[in-house]
Amino acid sequence: FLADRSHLAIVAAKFSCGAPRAGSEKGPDAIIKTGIFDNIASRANLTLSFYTSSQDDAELELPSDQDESGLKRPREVSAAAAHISDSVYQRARPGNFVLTLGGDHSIGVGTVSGTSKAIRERFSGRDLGVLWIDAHADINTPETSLSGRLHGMPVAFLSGIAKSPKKGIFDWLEDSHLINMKKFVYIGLRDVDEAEQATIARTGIKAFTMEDVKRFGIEKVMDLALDHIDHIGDETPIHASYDIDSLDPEWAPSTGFSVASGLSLDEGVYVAKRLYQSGNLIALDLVEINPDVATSQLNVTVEAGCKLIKSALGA
Ligand code: Z70
Ligand code: MN
Ligand code: MN
Ligand code: MN
Repeated sequence: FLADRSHLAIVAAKFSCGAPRAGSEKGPDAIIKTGIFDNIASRANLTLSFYTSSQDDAELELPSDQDESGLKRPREVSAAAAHISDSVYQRARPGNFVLTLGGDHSIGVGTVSGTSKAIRERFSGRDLGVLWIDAHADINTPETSLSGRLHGMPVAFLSGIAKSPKKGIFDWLEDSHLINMKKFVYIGLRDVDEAEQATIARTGIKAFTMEDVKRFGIEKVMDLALDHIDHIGDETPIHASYDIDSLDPEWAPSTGFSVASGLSLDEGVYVAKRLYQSGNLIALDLVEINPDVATSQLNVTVEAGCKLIKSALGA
């Protein structure tokens, strides 16, 4: 195994400034409150360490949240992501498995950049593999975005397709933070903007849409996805960034913007199990659970999230 599975570092990233509505900053507590980690630790002989990074945390000193360059709250989102990047890096560098609970998906700039840098250092320059499981492609740039929301852009910044538009806005990203898009795969796409589709086609990013899942089946899609990331079989370390909205609204109603015809919970769990079985999973994000949406069914969403986490950890 590429990460130390006897120690789990849990980062609670309580941020929602990258999304149009607040609430996902309460996602981490909704998961933690279930007692899932006590159960996992007692059953799996696992030690845990928790780290919280919150938008209400005075220690963070987030800059003021003014809109700029067509972006919504870019300095706040950039500063939070930089902080999370370093937190994840510090934990992944010695070989811990890092689980980050979001939060909106703008924190993905932080989590993936943190593991990317750590993996390059741990394995002398090796590139990270990334599985992005999402209804959305999150690959808008400041120029193409119709919403200006940063949770629709993390993949663009991580790949270098989007550049820092101004001093203080994602100018902390170094080359070692960026990812090799040849080792990047999407699963679950079904709500992709036109400009994003053009970017994916132009750059040849591997993408399995929900249509592909329906046509080939999730088993075949995972065979192809894992083979794409690691086709020479040299144990490429994998970071999975799991947006809960990849699941069908039936299983994940409490999220910012549900999109019909998503992954069934069984399919979602299968993806997580295959990641565990690969032996190469070194980090997992679970993002965009919003307790303020469909609150009466929050337990459905949280239970689904817990199943994904447990499956990815082999618990
Ligand atoms: C749209 C945008 C989005 C959710 C990400 C949507 C982005 N493509 N929505 N996650 N829930 O604003 O860029
Ligand atoms: Mn997303
Ligand atoms: Mn999404
Ligand atoms: Mn191949």
